[in-house]
Amino acid sequence: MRRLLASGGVRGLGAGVGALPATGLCHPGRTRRQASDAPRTRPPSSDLVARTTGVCSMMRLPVLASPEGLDAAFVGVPLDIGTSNRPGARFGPRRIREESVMLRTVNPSTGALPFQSLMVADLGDVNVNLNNLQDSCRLIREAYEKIVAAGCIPLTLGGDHTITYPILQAIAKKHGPVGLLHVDAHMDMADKALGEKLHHGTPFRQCVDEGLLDCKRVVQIGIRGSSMTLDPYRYNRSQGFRVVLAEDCWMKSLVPLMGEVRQQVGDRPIYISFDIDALDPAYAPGAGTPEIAGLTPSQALEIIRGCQGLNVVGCELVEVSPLYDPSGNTALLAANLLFEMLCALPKVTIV
Ligand SMILES: [Mn+2]
Repeated sequence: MRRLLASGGVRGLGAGVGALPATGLCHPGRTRRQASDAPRTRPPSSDLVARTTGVCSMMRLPVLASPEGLDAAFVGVPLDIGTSNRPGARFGPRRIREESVMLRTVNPSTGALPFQSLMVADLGDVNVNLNNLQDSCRLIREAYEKIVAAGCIPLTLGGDHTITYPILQAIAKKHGPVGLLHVDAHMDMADKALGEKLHHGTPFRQCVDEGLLDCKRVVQIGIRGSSMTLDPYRYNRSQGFRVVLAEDCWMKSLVPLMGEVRQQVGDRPIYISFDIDALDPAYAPGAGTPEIAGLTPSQALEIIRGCQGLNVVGCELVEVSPLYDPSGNTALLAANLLFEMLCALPKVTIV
């Protein structure tokens, strides 16, 4: 404990900012932080605090119960009852947090200094109902309404892709219809499966049907795989989406593409939804619905770094299934992509 307290106020307990158990969102009405003169949160240096110590939180940040006073927060949504094939995404948030211990505080590649610019914490997990997908969506929506109402930008650790629907309900309630950067092997625009409208292949259909998206500012990147029809992209394109196939990304830098994306989405609010199966299964085997010949990790970085300066109001990394990730590399990749999203948020100082 002495070592914790000596570590410069970087842990929840040391910082005196009301560290709570990792089920923070399950305990409403607890601590209110004083943002004014409170020490700024940041991950501890491994020179002072061993990487393997402490309660497992994202980037070893303090775990808080309330989003008040936070500029951004990592939030886990451990849900996988919307999956159609491989299960296990309910374990994603914990595994991503575990691999996030390697992450440090600044991004020398982009010059981003997120912890000198923003107050960031881990808000724990949404207490989903694993016996009821509909009820889980309600719980997620209500949790995110509180987060965004506090002016806190959520960075979500999924969870299967169903979770995007209630999250975007909460986001759109505050911001109105938002633009979307959706990186995925699949379009996730199905209407129904097995008679059900709610599962991880339908979130964006639900969002379109409810008017949550500004469809002319939606871009989907990494789409590939077999289909039931020869023109599976027609419906999305008819809605105004730009659909970029994986084939059009192969063996090239995506920096020029992101220049076009930036023009398309402009400076109005945009949400980033990143499904880990956008990556090739060679890099990210722990995915719920893997497809061959996907993006590379460096292309994923180009996409996220290409969002720097955009009006990002929320972002997520979904579909990590640790059951199919024996090396932990998928979770490691996910943790790093979430860090890159944090670095790309508005108001982050770039040097
Ligand atoms: Mn997806």
